[in-house]
Amino acid sequence: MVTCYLGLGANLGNRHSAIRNAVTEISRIPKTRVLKLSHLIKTKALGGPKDQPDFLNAALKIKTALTPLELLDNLKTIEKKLGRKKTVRWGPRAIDLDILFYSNRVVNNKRLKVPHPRVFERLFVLKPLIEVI
Ligand code: A4P
Ligand code: MG
Repeated sequence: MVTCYLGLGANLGNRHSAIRNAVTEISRIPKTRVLKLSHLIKTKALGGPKDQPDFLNAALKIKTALTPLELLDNLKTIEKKLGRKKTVRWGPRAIDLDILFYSNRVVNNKRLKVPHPRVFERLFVLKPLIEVI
């Protein structure tokens, strides 16, 4: 099992229940355990279309025996299940699940970049993250 940190974001519909439901679904991923959820913080949308609703952001510490790509596939399935629709880049979303760190591994392929490339420039990622480290 390795320790991973996930970033959670939602700015459509009931954002609280989107984050809560995502955590429940993540706890059901095979070979994976949820360790700690940060507070949920309200943040102004960065980038994307003007006038999108505020986000709720959170960070989650987990342990998993899945590979990085297996974990990504499971997160994408959960995003779909919770009503994520493909829209414009950085557009409003019911739920966004990002892998921030996967142990101390660096992954750089077409589908997955870890650490998440924008982790260090975003307070809405870093603030909840330091709570759960
Ligand atoms: N992908 C590559 N690396 C990763 C990773 N480490 N974790 C690929 C998850 N996915 C990763 O993502 C597009 C593709 O990135 C995935 O299919 C996966 O193969 P997406 O979630 O479908 O699209 P996206 O989120 O619109 O794009 P992106 O580039 O991931 O955006 P970001 O950087 O996640 O930014 N403002 C506030 N306040 N709060 C937010 O949470 N989020 C964004 C999205 C913009 N503004 C925000 C927030
Ligand atoms: Mg994303």
